[in-house]
Amino acid sequence: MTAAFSFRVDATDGKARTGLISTPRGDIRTPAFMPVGTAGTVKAMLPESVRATGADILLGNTYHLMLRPSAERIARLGGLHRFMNWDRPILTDSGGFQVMSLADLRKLTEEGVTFRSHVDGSRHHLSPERSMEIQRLLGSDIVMCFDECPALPADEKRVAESMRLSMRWAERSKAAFGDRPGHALFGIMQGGVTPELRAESAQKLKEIGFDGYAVGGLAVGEGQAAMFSVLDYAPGLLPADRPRYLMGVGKPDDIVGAVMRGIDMMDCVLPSRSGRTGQAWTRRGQVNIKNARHMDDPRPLDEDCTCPACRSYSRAYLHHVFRAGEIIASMLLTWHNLHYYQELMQGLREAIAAGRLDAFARAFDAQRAAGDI
Ligand code: PRF
Ligand code: ZN
Repeated sequence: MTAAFSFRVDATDGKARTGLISTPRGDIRTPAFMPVGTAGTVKAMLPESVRATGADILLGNTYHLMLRPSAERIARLGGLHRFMNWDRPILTDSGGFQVMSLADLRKLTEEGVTFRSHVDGSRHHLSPERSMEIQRLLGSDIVMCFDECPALPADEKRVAESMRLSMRWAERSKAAFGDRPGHALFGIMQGGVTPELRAESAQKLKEIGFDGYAVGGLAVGEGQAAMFSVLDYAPGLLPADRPRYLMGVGKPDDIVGAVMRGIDMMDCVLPSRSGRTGQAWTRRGQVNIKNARHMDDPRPLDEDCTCPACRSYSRAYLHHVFRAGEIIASMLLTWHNLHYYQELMQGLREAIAAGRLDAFARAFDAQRAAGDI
């Protein structure tokens, strides 16, 4: 008998929740931040190092892995967990969103989408059925419905049509996913910044019935204020006893705001990608290690941080290796950023459990405002 997928809420503080998602591959403490391992690696990190930062789950991408090295090859090699040496839970995105942002010569129909690979120009097809098959071949623990989403601002008619197409695809995704004990399928709410469309989308997803629900179609150009105004009501449209996942978000202050509005899971390339471009995130704000002012600075990136970059290296060293194009610069800054993000999540979980989330959020804002980094 395979262990089931389950979610429990242990404590709430206002709209925020803390709890645990249980899967046969391990537990996920919520609110959770999922580092992005697009192509079967969290860039510049070993899996055990990602785990050491506190990550319980990684995100992988249907789109990238289907193009290279292909889902069938990964399946022959024992699945994505074994292939990339990460035995804990993996959530995979379904591909539609990445096709729309990355692929060339896309053609979208009711059936699905055909496109050319951004890697080698070869022709490919994705549909709800093919996306479910690829995510099954990868061995994903949390599978996402195949959906579509326009960049914002977009006119309401286009947003409504796109949302309704995604809801028909959600139904097909559920049928194609079938019954897979221990594996979860999440629906994805769309509807842009229009409350009526968000409500229609939530209603449709609840009728179909999913193990968890994502809020999609945000952080696509609308800005933080517009995103928060959707998050003021959108999580409340979804079942309280299922995890709620905000896709592709975000900066540390986006994360705090989303958690306060009832979000349980998030993913973003920001900590890993910005590590590779010399940006560090700290409790006192952002540091650009490229800046010449770090050249002679013997202090660590963040005095209070216990990550390897901060424990053993100076800003002067980080500045030097970054300027010299040394690989260790990406390794250390990515480690620091992922450590900072996971520590933020741990702080949020503890604050919710103790009923002091407002004080935590005020201190978070105050430390950033104080600056001086
Ligand atoms: N849908 C899917 N993946 C996503 C998004 C979405 O709307 C977003 C939007 N921020 C990021 N990743 N499938
Ligand atoms: Zn650090």
